[in-house]
Amino acid sequence: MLFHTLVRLPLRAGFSIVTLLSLMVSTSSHAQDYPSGQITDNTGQGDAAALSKADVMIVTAPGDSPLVTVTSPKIPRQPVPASDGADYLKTIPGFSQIRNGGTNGDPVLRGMFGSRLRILTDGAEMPGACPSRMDAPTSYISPESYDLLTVIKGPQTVLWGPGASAGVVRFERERPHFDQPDIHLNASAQVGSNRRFDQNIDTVMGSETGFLRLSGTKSTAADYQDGGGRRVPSKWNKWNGDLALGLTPDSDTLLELSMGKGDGDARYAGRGMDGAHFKRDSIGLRYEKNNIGTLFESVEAQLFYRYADHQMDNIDRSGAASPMMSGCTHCVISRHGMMPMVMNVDRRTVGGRAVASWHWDNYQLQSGIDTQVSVHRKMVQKAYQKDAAFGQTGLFSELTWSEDDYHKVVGGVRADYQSVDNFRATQSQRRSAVLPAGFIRYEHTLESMPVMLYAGLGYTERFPDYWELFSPTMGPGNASAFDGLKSEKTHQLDIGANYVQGGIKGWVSGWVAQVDDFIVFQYAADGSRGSRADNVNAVTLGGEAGLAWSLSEQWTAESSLAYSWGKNRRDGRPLPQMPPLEARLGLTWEKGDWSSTALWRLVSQQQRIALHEGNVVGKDFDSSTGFGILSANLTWKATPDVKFSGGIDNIFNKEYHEHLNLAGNSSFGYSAGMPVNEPGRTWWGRVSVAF
Ligand SMILES: [Cu+2]
Repeated sequence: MLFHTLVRLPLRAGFSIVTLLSLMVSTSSHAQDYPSGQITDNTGQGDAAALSKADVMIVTAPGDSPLVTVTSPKIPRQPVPASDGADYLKTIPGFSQIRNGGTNGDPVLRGMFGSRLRILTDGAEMPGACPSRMDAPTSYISPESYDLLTVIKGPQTVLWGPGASAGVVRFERERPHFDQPDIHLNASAQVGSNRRFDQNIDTVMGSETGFLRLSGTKSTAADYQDGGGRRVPSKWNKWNGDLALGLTPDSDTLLELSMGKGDGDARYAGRGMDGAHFKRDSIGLRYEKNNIGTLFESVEAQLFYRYADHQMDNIDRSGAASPMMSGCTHCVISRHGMMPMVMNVDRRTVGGRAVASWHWDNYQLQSGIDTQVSVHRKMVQKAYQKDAAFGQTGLFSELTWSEDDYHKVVGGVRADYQSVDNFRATQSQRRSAVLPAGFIRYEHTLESMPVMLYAGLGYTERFPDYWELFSPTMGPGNASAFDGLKSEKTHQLDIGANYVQGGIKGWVSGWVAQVDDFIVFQYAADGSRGSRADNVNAVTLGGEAGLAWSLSEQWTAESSLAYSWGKNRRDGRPLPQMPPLEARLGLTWEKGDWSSTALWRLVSQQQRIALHEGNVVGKDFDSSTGFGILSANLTWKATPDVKFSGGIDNIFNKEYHEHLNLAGNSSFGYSAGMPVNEPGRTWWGRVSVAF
């Protein structure tokens, strides 16, 4: 409804298709991020394949809920185009990232870390293998090889698995539609400071009856320099290759087989070891049937296999390596007391999901089942040994009732049986639980004003994940984490509003939550290696807001704000690892084939810390100071199919660090509690072709 209204709005000259798409999305999803600093593609065909698909896919995306952000991950966003999923998410208000080195950071939404955020690629979960999360799920994701990124904030859906108290992130490849034999190509190459070099290709060929999709990405960078000229150990290499073969006997049926592989290596300033391998194998089988009948509408089913094989070592840093050999001439490398170490771990996750949809009158019902088994192993004397096996099976139902165009109620329930076997103990142990979840949300569009409002109550229980059960030295009390750690229970109220009128668009989304048995990691004050995972009761609240304003035909101003607050009610302390207040101010100029955006990112200080507490990777070790970073980019559409863009991040070469931070590792000469700085001035250039 709103979407149609929007389409009828007079289109401002020079307003790009992408901006328009974002606009449509924002209108249909009501709480989307206004893409401050997004490099708008004003070609209308600049990423033709992506955009023509985007044209369809964003509108038809299941981004119908007001808490949903939908965007195309093919559209680069300032700062410098992302190296992985976490990098990309960081540009969306509410997200932050815990940096390891140059890539493979851990995404955090509203201060919520790890499995509180469920990250899915093509509907499947791929938890990493590293016990210290060197391979966050997003590290296996190259954003440009996906068509659609959807973020659902809060426990406001039950369709995508259990436990996602902070939200669900889905990277998806959409089904291509062909009326006749055709080929679409998206390709880009990018160079940048610190010897960054990326190549991406994504091509789909097909006809009415089927398609073949091939995509490949390669990305590499050397160590970056911070604003003070200090080299930060952070170089990386990675590649990904994927193919999908689809059969589409008619426009309502899809049978698709997909396969992918990838690998990489990454040096980590904030870790005792570097990642030598991040091997990925994935296989998926998907079946979809739509428009089956008037009542029974559609069915979709999928099976997936995801395998992560990870190796880490300190070969570059141990006594054997010299600073020259490691390529890190500014680093102080300990040549003493470091034993060369190599560690291999892997994780195999196999699962499936089936959902059926019914539609009658003003009701839509989606019901289904999902299940997965995930086995973690560790290399011991050249042979892999199983150390943990997770199992989960869930049943879910989500019902939407649209009374008319102005009133809508959405509600859902799910129940999961989850279990874990611990093979590390001398006698294998097992624990299991049945976990409920549910939500109900009311959405109301005012008749008198272009305003949409929503309020939703959600409840979810989250089974402790691999890193919470197996990585800490201890659990609550004197028990082991495996024996003692309880499931986390989140009760959350989500509210928000959206306003679109003429050249002004504004939105706000907020939440308040009571989290019982919130899992927090406590570290020894003296920095010794032990950690304890504990359950505490917590309360969190915060929100995100955005405003976009078309100042004239050529100028658009955008801004966003994000804030998170948390309190540990047991100890009366702040919750650790909460990001500080952050604002983004963007100004975009567009004329003809040219467009330019300036982005000013302002982050406040963070004084609310819980010293030596955090999560499996990060802990609060100091308060942090605020900073402001200015970046800019320029895009030129050379032809309808070819686009050049370039930009400079951190124009003033400011030396700064994020609050969420790993203390730099001593093997690189960092003292304990010394944060890893962000990159200094970084330039990048990019050419993209799409037809
Ligand atoms: Cu590792």
